[in-house]
Formats: sequence, C-alpha cells, structure tokens
Amino acid sequence: MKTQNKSRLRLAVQKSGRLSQECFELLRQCGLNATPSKTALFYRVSNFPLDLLMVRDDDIPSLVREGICDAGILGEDKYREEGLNGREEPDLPLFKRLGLATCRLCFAVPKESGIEEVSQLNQTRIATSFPGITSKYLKGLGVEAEMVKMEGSVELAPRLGIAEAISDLVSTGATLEANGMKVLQEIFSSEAIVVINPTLQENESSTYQEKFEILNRLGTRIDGVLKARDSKYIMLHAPADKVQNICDLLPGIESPTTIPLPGKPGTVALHAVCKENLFWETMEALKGIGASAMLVLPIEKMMD
Ligand code: PRT
Ligand code: ZN
Repeated sequence: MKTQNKSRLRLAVQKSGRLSQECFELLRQCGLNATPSKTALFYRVSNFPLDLLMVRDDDIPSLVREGICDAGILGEDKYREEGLNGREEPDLPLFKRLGLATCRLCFAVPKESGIEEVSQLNQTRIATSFPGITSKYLKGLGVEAEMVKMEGSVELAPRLGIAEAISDLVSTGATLEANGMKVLQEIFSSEAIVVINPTLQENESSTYQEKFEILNRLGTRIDGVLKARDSKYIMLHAPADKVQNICDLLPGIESPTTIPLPGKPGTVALHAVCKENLFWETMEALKGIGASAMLVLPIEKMMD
C-alpha cells in the first residue's frame, strides 16, 4: 500500500517513570492515539505519522544522536549531563521546552552541617547523579570538590559518611526534609524537553524533509496545548465606558472583543483570552467596577 512508504517520525519517550505519564498525556492532548500497553516497547500511532520507542530516559540522548530515533523527550537535567560527557556543551539540538516534570537541581546539605554558602563546599565530597553539570558549575565559581557518583538515594550520602553535601533534583522538597537536609543553592531549573537528531534540520533529502515537517506539525500541536493550558477564556458584561479599566485588570489579556447587548444601551459583552489564571480577587475587583455575568472557561486547544 502506498501509505506504508510514507515517512514516519520516530520519537523516544520514557517507558515508565516521572516523565512518562505526563508525556503520554501531552501526546493525547495533541490528538494522537497514544495509549501503548505497559509492556510495549514500540508503538505505532494510528492517526499521526509517529512511532514511539519506549526506553529508559538515560538511553534517549544516544538513541537520538545515533539516528535510531529522530527525536526524544527527556528531562533537561539528563540531557545536559549526558551531553557534557567528554564535551564542552551538550550537542543535540533542543527543539522545544515542554514545561512538564519541572524540578530544580540543587546543592543540599544536612541542616546541622554549618555550611551556609557554596564557597564552603571547597575541598568537600559531593554525592550526585549529575557530576558533569555539578563540577562544571563549581569550576565556574572557582570551588574544587570531589564528585561521588551515585545513581539513586543520593540523600543518604551524608548520613552514610560518604559525602558532606549532595547535588540532586528537588521538586517538593519533601525528600530533603525527611532526611534532615536543606537546599544550599539552586544550580538550574529543569523541565522536560524535546531534543532532535541534527540531520533532521540539515539533510535536504526528501525523507528528512518529510520527517522535519512531521516534527513541526507535532510542535505546532504541542504549542497549542501548552498555550491553552495556561490560558482562560473570559466572558462578562460591562458598562461600555469601563471596558478599558476592565481590560487593564485582566492578566495577560489578548484579543478582547466587545459586542453591543441588544436592549441594554451602554452595556457590552466582552470576550477575551487571558494568558494567565484568573484569581477570585481579580473577579471581585472586576465586579467592583461594574462587570457582571462573568464566566471563566478553560481552553482546550489554540492555534494562531
Ligand atoms: O527508569 P528511568 O531510567 O527511565 O528513570 P529514572 O529513574 O532515571 O528517572 P525518573 O523517572 O526518576 O525522572 C525522570 C525525570 O523527571 C528527571 O530527569 C527529571 O527531569 C524529572 N523530575 C522531576 C524528577 C523529579 N521531579 C524528582 N523529584 N526526577 C527525580 N526526582 C527525585 C529526586 O532525585 C529526589 O530523589 O525525587 C526526589 C525529590 O523529590 P521531592 O519531591 O521530595 O523534592
Ligand atoms: Zn534514568
């Protein structure tokens, strides 16, 4: 059949873990039939030219670099760490930031350690799964420390006497708290990102051009979902002479439309997209200047 010769994009995603659920949810919000079984390693999306390879996140950069996959979704932390392996800078092109699975890579120390600033990490041992990023950061500050590489349970290192400090990912802070530790300093804030094989942008053969087009189509859908996620649609009635004051109160307002209300001279209906959430305080302030019949609705998709 002809369609079988058409290009398909191969995307590496985390099989299971902190990223995978949010990642599949995002693909589904992009309108893709993406519900692989828990044991599947390969999944063909039936309604979009996309194949998913489900792997451990650590394998994603090399799968993309070697062209086994065209693109991959992983934490920026893992991408940067793997990318520094023998290099000055990570080498894969970053296609898109997804704002998912956000966390911070931080230095942390036991609360009673007496260490209050990063300069005091000089000549200490630091347990981490991110020795590349951590030592590069410290080098920039002129601090010399020994990296103790650990794959998991990094928070235990000070208690086990194998390090004075750690550099680890923090999201709620509960793990540090449970282990009597505190954040000393943030190194960088991380989120899920899409990285791509550079050939996709560089190779002018029709196969790669087709794949790049598929990637961009997917990228546009992702943009639409992410934009809609943070936006709200607001509808209200307002005195015509207060429209400007009302717009001034609406956060991140875009494309307001006013419509005259039949039978209500001097009053208009105002519809607008707000790129930020609307708090009750804002609604109360709007009411205070004459707005009524206010409705705030979630937006599912957006495309310019
Ligand atoms: O099995 P596989 O190798 O694929 O997965 P993994 O175990 O290596 O990775 P996984 O699933 O733990 O994390 C995948 C990605 O999720 C990371 O690369 C980050 O980008 C992102 N992420 C977001 C996090 C966290 N939040 C997070 N809190 N990754 C790890 N943690 C850990 C952290 O290391 C610490 O142990 O959670 C603990 C701290 O959490 P809080 O909430 O107590 O602060
Ligand atoms: Zn991993």
